[in-house]
Amino acid sequence: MPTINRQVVKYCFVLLAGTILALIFGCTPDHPQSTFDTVGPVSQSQALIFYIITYAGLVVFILVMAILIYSAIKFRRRQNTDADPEQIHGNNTLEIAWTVIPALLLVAVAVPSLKSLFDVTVSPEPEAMTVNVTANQWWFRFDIPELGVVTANELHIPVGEVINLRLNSRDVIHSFWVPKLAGKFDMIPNNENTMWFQSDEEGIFYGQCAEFCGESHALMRFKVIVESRKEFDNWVQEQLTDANKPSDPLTQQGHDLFMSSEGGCYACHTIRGSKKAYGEVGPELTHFSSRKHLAAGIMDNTHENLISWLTDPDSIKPGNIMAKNAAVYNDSEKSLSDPEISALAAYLRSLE
Ligand code: HEC
Ligand SMILES: [Cu+2]
Repeated sequence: MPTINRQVVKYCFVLLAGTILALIFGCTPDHPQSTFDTVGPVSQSQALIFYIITYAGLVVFILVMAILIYSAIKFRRRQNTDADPEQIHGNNTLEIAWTVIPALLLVAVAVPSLKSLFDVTVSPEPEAMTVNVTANQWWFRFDIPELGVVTANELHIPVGEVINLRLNSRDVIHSFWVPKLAGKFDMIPNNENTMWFQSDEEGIFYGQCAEFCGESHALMRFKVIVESRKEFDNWVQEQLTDANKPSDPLTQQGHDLFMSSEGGCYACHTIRGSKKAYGEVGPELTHFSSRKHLAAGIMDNTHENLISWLTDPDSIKPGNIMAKNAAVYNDSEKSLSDPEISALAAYLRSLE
């Protein structure tokens, strides 16, 4: 009997343990990005396909394994017999059967798959609210033209309503993914994709770019906030107002720096109500402090986190365009002082 290499056994064990761990942690239904814990019709129909394919595969797997094990035992080489087993060639019935059965299985899987593929691109209610989603390295812009709302990284939607989405990208290919609401959809520059989704539950659902798009791809996240129609309407009303005007010396100082050529922030960010800040390279900041998260969903929108972001954005999100292109970050002679950062933070936090 050949001795089994200990090294090989060790690797197999690690592989097995790794797979089991991945399965255990990947499939917990209450995981924030679980595709099994569906909350709307689109993700439901996609999860159903997964189950159909998995169970069909399971049946085939069990059948094939059973026949294999049976044959291995039944037709094993017996002691004292060196003769060849009986040789068989050609069996029409068998050959037709193992061609037709898999073909039927594939058709059975293809029909619901194709149907669901078309269903997600063709909205059941083309008149429903449409959101233009634009991917940027490394954040998402949400624009609801019919309401005049523009925001970033946090999409509010009303519960139980169809939401139509138009997906675009400003730079490279990204992918739009809210696991509990719908499968991944590519966001391609100059080639708009459309899809829709609907959430039947209120709550906050995690989204994530799902196509490698550069250094900080893993830090390109967003949230879908599903609320009642009334809460949603209130949110829209708040978003439509102009930004708060500075109300004390510190926020005034922050505001002035934001709008100055030394600060340079206005060139990339929009603050509605100001005559100067209508840049679109970075997220809209008119109601910045009404958002729960900062820097595309990667941290809570707190004072401390905002200070860290304004002090050194590159250490938080390597390669990001603000750190790369804003003079206050790429020219050490123009760096912001601590009091300036505090003033900017105070101003931004007053933008409710
Ligand atoms: C060259 C363009 C540019 C300049 C100049 C710039 N920013 Fe930004 N800013 C960005 C981009 C792009 C992002 C998005 C970064 C990301 O999440 O990948 C951003 C993100 C932010 C965010 C986080 C927004 C959110 O909701 O996550 C804040 C706050 C911010 N900038 C404030 C400022 C301030 C204050 C200044 C001036 C000191 C400034 N920015 C200058 C481009 C710029
Ligand atoms: Cu990405």
